[in-house]
Amino acid sequence: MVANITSVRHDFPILNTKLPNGQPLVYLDSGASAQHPKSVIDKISEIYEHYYSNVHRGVHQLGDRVTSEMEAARSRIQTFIGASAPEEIIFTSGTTMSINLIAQTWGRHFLKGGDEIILNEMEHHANFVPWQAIAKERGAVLKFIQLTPDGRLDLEHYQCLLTPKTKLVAVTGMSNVLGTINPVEQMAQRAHEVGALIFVDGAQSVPHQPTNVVESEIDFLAFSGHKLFGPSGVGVLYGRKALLENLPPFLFGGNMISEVTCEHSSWANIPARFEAGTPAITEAIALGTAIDYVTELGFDAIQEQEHTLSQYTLQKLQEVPGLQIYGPQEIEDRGSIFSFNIEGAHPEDLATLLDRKGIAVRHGHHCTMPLHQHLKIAASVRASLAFYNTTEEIDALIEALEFARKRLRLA
Ligand code: 7TS
Repeated sequence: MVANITSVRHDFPILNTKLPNGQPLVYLDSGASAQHPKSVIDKISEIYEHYYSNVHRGVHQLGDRVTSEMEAARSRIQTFIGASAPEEIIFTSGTTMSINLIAQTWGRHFLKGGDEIILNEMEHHANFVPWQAIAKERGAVLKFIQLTPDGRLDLEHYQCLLTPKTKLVAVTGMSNVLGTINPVEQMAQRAHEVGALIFVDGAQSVPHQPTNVVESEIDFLAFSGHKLFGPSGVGVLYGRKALLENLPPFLFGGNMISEVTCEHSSWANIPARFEAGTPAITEAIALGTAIDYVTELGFDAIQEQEHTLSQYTLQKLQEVPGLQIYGPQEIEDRGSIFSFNIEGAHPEDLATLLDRKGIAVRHGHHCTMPLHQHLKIAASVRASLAFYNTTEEIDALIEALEFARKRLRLA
């Protein structure tokens, strides 16, 4: 368990607020957006109150300060994910933008007719639609790794799909619906054996487990600030230096050029080549603060707490009559995300009734329509946890589900 969960909860002011209906907040929607520690909130105020200005431009003192803080944040991110150089860290607006950037640059530049991309049905639309679109444009073919009945990737089938035609494997580190943690290191090794690259969508995995892109042989990695206890509007694309250096720009404009004449423009080196326009300055710096917070807490403590909570949640949910959980039914290789349905209940009705009791969950297809089609359901309810949640909050969820079942005349 986190050494002192009470003190951790004090770090997150919103967790101690009451909702407009008077209920204490039980926040079980961190998979959509996590909450922010006070250090991140304070950093944002500090920047706006004391030294906000644009970056990478003037020589004035404010400009100098934000530029050096933003570059320091880049270096912190580099260390956090074990990258080799700060230029391998590109600031984007989030995971979605990071994936589109590679699909539109690497994809348009290197994919040709008949090339193959390996995907699977558990991917978020952000790691699905950009590949589908560029594959259509370039005449490339999408292949899908089969899912096992308990919602894992079938690695034997993955091995069968890999051929010299495979150019890219795009896979999520952790499913935002099933909670499945995918073996990206093993998948990367196998992809490299046939000369393919691997793109890891780290939106859900990076906030909850250590990531080392070099050790895991990850070629590209994307994640978002807002799921990592940092601000929205900022995210990261990691790319191996040798790969990024060979890619053309994605967006064109200020900051990304080397020289511009009326006839011709040449491009800046990485990372600037991929950071056209004014970036999310405050957010990027505050993402560095969020990473400091997570690093200080440590993934050992975070994972221990989330593991204990997940075990408790899984067991308690399995006891609710008529409730079906999607994804692995044991805690092994499973993150703290639980999607479920209760027989006879519409997910939206369940989410609405849970909200009356102060429980914030998400319902719908969670931007994974192919997965929901695979599961033969239209929608589900999802509780997604972080280290700041408690077993008492899970008890509140279970009690609220009982209330919902009674209201819906299921009990
Ligand atoms: N990939 C995964 C695995 C995700 O869970 C999400 C967001 C994204 C990509 C896109 O991230 P963004 O920051 O660019 O929007 N997932 C969710 C979710 O599960 N509920 O709300 C957003």
